[in-house]
Amino acid sequence: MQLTLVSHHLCPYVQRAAIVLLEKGVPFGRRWVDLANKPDWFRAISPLGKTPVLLADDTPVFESAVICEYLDETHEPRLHPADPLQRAQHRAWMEFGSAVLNTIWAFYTAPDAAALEARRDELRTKFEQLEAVVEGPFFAGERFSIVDAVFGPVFRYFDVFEALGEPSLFGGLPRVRAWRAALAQRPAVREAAVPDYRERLTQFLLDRRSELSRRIERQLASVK
Ligand SMILES: N[C@@H](CCC(=O)N[C@@H](CS)C(=O)NCC(=O)O)C(=O)O
Repeated sequence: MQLTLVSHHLCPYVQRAAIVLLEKGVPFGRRWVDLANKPDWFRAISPLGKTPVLLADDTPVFESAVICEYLDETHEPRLHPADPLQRAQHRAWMEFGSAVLNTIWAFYTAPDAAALEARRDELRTKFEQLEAVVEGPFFAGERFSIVDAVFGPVFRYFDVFEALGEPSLFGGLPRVRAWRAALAQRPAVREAAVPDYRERLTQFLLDRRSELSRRIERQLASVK
């Protein structure tokens, strides 16, 4: 079966599916979509109009968590735990990862400083919650799991935010920091993003016309 991951260059949900494919060593192709100008072929296979979609030959599978589960059921090595209760917990923390991504969206689109700081506090609280459950070096210990595939793209945002002058959110959270560092080293996590991810994300953030956009503009002007 030929697998094609219908992708957007910056989408963290696409990255989680790509990480699972790369971890399993499954060959796959990519088809890139401009989400600001969705083509008809994409609308036809994506009922919610979102990336990712996995094409298994011609059969589309949408929703990143469903794609990850399908890949885990069909390709070794299994990334989910064998125990059903642990597996349920992993699925729950995958959903938590999506909630973190929603808060990241609210952070970079915040219209003013008060909203930005409120979203920053929410993000900090979510990472404090993670500090209490991460085993290290990965989410559930030595074995890389789908929860790790979810959080690789989450932490990648903070690499860019910090490079653009935003303060770290991870002070006093040693487990989360070590987890972030372990994920940053993982070949599948690195390869899941396009080579010019940082430049693309920086431009995307500038284009939001948000409080963060204005801070980044000032930061870039100050280092010129
Ligand atoms: N629940 C979806 C979320 C996917 C998602 O939000 N994708 C974004 C890009 S990162 C998208 O396609 N947005 C386009 C739109 O909503 O119009 C999943 O897990 O696959």
